[in-house]
Amino acid sequence: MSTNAPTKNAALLGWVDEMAKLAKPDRIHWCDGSEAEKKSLLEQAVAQKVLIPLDQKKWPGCYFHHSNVNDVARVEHLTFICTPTKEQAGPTNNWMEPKEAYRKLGAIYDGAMKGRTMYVVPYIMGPADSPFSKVGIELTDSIYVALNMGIMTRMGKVALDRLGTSTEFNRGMHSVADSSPDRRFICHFPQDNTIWSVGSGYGGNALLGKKCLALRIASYLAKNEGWLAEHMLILEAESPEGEVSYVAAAFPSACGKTNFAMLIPPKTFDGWSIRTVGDDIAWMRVGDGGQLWAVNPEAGYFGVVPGTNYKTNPNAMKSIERDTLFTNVARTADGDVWWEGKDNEAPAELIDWKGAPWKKGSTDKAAHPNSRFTAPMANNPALSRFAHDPKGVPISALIFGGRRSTTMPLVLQSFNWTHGVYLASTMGSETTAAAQGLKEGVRRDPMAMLPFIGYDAGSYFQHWLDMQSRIPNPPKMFMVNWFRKGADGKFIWPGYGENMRALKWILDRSHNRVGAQETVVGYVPRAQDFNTNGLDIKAEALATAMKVDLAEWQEEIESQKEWFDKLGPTLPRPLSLQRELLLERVKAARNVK
Ligand code: OXD
Ligand code: MN
Repeated sequence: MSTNAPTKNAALLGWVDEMAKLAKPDRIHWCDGSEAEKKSLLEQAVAQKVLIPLDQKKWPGCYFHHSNVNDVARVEHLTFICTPTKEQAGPTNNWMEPKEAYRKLGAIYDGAMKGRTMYVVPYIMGPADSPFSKVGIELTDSIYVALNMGIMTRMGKVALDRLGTSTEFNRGMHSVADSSPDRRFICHFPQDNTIWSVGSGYGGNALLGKKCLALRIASYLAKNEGWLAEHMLILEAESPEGEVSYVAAAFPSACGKTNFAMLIPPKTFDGWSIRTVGDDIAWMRVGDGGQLWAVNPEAGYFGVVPGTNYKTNPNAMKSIERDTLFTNVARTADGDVWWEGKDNEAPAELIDWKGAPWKKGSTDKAAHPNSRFTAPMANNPALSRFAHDPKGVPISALIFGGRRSTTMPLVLQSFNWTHGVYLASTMGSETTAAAQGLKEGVRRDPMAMLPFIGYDAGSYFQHWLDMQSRIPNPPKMFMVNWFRKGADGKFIWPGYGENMRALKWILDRSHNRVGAQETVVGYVPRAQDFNTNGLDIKAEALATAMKVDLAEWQEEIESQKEWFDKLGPTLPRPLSLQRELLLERVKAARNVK
């Protein structure tokens, strides 16, 4: 079998050999991450019809990829945490006994790469020279995955150089095998720092550095090592006076993290600049000044395409103008792409995301609702100059936001750390297209991490509570909700750039320079604390968006009991007490017995 192994790392060579003996590829290609390699892989992917080049004048360096139609999103029901005991995985994860998982997936891997190339993809999550960073090696038979990993991570020689002769690397095995949903499993072995994924080529299931390593495995490492691995964007805000602050914000998948991270402030905030450090994942450790310091472990954006346009997110549009892979959008015969919510109207005819002819007026979506772009973060015109800083950036505020039609006000500050952890741990959100097979409606998505906590959820909450005493200068905590609806069923808050108004209050609160109204459930802005200049919504609507309705809150808090009961004995007592206390306070304020 041909191979071009560029390392003497015995542990690595031994493991690659072992996996190759199992999957039996015809060739092994060690990725070096060079431009020449990228060019060659792109040419091969085009020759294999894995990628279709777009019109290179309009979309330089951009390609289109159709996934298998049954493989368009994360598969939470097929995602497993394989810890020695079921209790270690906890009640929110699917569990498989490690030996059984290795046996089951091993049988699928057996010979799965015959006739194919196995790409060895060395990568770093985090800046190459940061003590935060982790090295992973992904073995994959998907050229599409190898190319995506080249965008999403620091990939190739740089990772082997950092690894040297160390045995400490994440071992990620991936094969699309026969793409059958019946033989699709995403298994994590936190104790072995290992991931085995089979049967899917979709980003969240197959780009192992992202959800699998940077969240599920990293959350387990973070608990043991005293830091936080979170599903959070990291944003830099610079005021007209030149004050620079950073916030990290957790939102469930497909709830606007990329848009918030790339926000353009409205006119009344002239002189303000928002820049992006990260759009999906934050690794946070206690650092200088006793603050929480965050790095973005990724090097690219794997963003939801529909709804992206020059009004909603001009920086994302500029980020995808070149060197971008588009998956499952619609396209034209002459190499253009289109999606629902793009700036221009749909052309008369398209090829839809499945490859079928599509005519304007059709009720079928032309682009899949979870169609994605993979773009290098270097393309972002608003990239923070600290995005690659090995130290990370100091976080002033942690923001948690679900997609809620009711109950949750536009912005709310917690009373303290424990109350903030309680609010985040009970966060609810309406489900989106980013995962397959979920029931519609509100589900509890604590810290937007429900699908990504790599161990027992109650212990994860305890870890959050424990972090308070480790952070001498902790960030303040806030909840936001851009998605409240009016009686007409329409969103009340215009969102996007206007979210700057809530962010400004959050920053002012974090720096202790603006007032607030204390309510039973937390602090909210008073009229004089919140800039409404030029805001195009009626005062009444704004009041509804910001309202704390105690009847709704009572229902909300009562409904959290089922969630807390599900968590079982590891649910920290301070959180159940917070819930009970809050419920009593809400009832008392409503005069309900
Ligand atoms: C993502 C997700 O792709 O959260 O970022 O699903
Ligand atoms: Mn995400």
